[in-house]
Amino acid sequence: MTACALFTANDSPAPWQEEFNRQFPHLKVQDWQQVSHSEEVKFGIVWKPTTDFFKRFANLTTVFNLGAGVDAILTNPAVPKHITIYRIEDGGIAAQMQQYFSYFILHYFRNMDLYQQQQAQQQWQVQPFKAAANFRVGVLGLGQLGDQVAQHLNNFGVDVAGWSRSEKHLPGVSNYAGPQNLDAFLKRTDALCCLLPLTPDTHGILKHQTMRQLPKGAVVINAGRGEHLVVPDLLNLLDQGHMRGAVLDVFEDEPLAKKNSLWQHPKVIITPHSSAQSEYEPCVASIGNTITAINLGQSPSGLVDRSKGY
Ligand code: NDP
Ligand code: OXD
Repeated sequence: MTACALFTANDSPAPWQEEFNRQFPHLKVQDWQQVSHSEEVKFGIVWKPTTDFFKRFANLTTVFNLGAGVDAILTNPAVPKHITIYRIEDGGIAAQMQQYFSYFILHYFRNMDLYQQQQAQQQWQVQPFKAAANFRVGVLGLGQLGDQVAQHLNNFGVDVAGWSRSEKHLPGVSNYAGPQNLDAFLKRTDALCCLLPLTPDTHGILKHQTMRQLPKGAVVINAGRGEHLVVPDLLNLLDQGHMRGAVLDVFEDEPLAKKNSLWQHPKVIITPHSSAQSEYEPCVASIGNTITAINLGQSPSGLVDRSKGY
């Protein structure tokens, strides 16, 4: 039996264990605190693991992240350099992200924010018609998620572009690659969607200097990581009227503190890191199949490039 230790942070490990038992009964997946022979554990299956987890399992060779973003593992100083890290490549997340971004793109494109304000004032006023092709969406990050989201948004007839490190050729999505093309990308973007991983290069990327490049009346939708956004800069641009609104799913400190003024801001919509959740069945299938491939000496996909940080 292959021994695996499970670390699920604030979530219950039980549904994960049940799904592993159902799909891969030959894997011995145990909550990390229940493992009696820690030296037998080669595989860790984790979400936001603590340093204690890595101290306890000295023979770990491989860690599977129960999500797409591996920043919490890569910034953990206790993670030995030799350990290989795999991320979930889909796990049901991409379809949920398509729904999330579709919902909010339509919210702004169809002026629902303005109609909500008008309703509060019992104001009956039709906003001017704008053709979908004149509403310009920009997706920061064209990886497993951004790629799917950008292509899906094409269905609404909006003008979609994406920004990535390397060049992409996605149907219906204009590509801007590299830091040298970021300004041009921002200047043509009415709705900026962030699906970047958190790395030293992307930390604080949504700051005054960048968001100021967006046309007046632009919106930002951040489902990447809270650390991508410099909140005081956003508030400044919203309050000055340069930006029209923001949808924030992720925050530097989660859960967002009750006293945080973002909760009350009339132009900010908050969701509790819920744009997409890892689904048990496909995530377990992906991890179990990857373990099988590793045990067979193969090189499965989903390997994190530690030098890139994602
Ligand atoms: P991927 O690793 O598959 O893709 C990352 C994309 O970002 C790639 O297109 C990459 O470019 C681009 N990128 C990375 N660094 C830079 C840079 N410096 N400049 C330009 N482009 C860059 O990630 P996913 O699509 O799977 O996920 C993205 C992020 O979404 C996760 O890391 C996580 O933070 C967040 N997330 C949030 C969730 C939520 O519930 N809110 C759920 C799941 C994920 P290239 O292709 O050229 O390498
Ligand atoms: C993820 C997340 O990275 O939930 O999967 O944020």
